[in-house]
Amino acid sequence: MDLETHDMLLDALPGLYEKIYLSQSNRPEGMGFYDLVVSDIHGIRPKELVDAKKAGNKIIGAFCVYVPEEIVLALDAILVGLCGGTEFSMPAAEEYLPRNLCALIKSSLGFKVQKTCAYYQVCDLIIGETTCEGKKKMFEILEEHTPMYVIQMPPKPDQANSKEFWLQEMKNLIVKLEEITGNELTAEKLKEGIRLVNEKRTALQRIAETRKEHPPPISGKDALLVTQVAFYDDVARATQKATELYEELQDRIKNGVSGVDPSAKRIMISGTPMAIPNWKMHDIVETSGGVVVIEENCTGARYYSKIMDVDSLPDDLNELITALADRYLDLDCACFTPNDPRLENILKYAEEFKVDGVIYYCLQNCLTYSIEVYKAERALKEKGIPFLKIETDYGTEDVGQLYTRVEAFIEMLK
Ligand code: BJ8
Repeated sequence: MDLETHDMLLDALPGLYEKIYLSQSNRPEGMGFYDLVVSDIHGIRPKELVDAKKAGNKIIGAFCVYVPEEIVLALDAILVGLCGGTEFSMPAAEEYLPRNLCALIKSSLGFKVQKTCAYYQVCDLIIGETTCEGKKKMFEILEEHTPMYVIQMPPKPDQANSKEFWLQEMKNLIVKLEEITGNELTAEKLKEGIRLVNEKRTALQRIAETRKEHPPPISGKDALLVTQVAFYDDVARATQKATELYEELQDRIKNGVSGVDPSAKRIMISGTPMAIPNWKMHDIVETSGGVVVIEENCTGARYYSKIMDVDSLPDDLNELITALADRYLDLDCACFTPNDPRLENILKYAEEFKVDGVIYYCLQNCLTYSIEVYKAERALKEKGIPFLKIETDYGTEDVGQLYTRVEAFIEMLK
């Protein structure tokens, strides 16, 4: 197995993590598990994946929350999240891609062509999706380096023929995964997959609920990390550790314990996803007098929302697949048009989490999320909710300037 020996992420990560994470005071003890995971990000988990491969399980990589983990698990395979959140993996990708492309796309391709990420190296198949132009064209290059399968997103989810189309895409994916794994999907196994993933989402959602407290019992940085790790950790362990953390957070609330300054302004971060180790925006906010109380993105609420009702699932396999397909099509990525449910969710979270202001975080050159700023800003302004748009990438050159803008925004909220 070609797991890379010179690991640039391991070179860069400890210093960054220490500065951003370990400098926080009075963190929940349950974060110790996540500290351990990050300190050995290319050690423990990739080794588990290699062992699982040896035992006959297939490893499936994915970049997006539209890839149904339930189906992968039901076929005795393992899903790992592969998004790229590092700057160092981008130059290698720029030999294949235009420079003015979203950092997430470049970073992702860079990992594979540089062979610097153990998670990419261990995958038997990577599933892409046609969510945005940049990603779908990048996948054409990625598939020259690794076995790939791309699922197609219907752009208008509300149309009846979109539902049929998406259902067929799910069925085609199942055929591909059955071929790769050599296993056949059954209703019983799919129900079990749905139950496992539901439990993980429920545990993450419960942690999110605790952030409605004032002050929240956990920082935004820590809460973000819990979700980021859930993308690639073993599903049962992710659920167990998130549940333990939730129970500790409950105790902290009861006992009035928090590492967050009660005067910190409550911020929602909305926009593009933040893959490990992209903690830049949370760090700036939380060292400028703010606390992030909710992430309206795929490394936040979109990942753990839409829990399925396990008790009323049908027994018929076709009906089960349909219910699962509906659940996914109900997510509100900016790749859809129109995308009013996302606006409704932004307003809903602003109210539920009692936010003082919204920072709309957008990776440079992400057109879909950039364009949705217009309607999001208008909707929030109509409700009198202060709004700041930040466009940035993975570099550190603009950190000083971002501090100036975020500090001024938080000062204004006071
Ligand atoms: S469901 S947000 S994970 S597509 S940031 S690559 S959209 S140019 S990541 Fe995403 Fe799935 Fe949507 Fe979520 Fe393109 Fe924008 Fe880059 Fe993006």
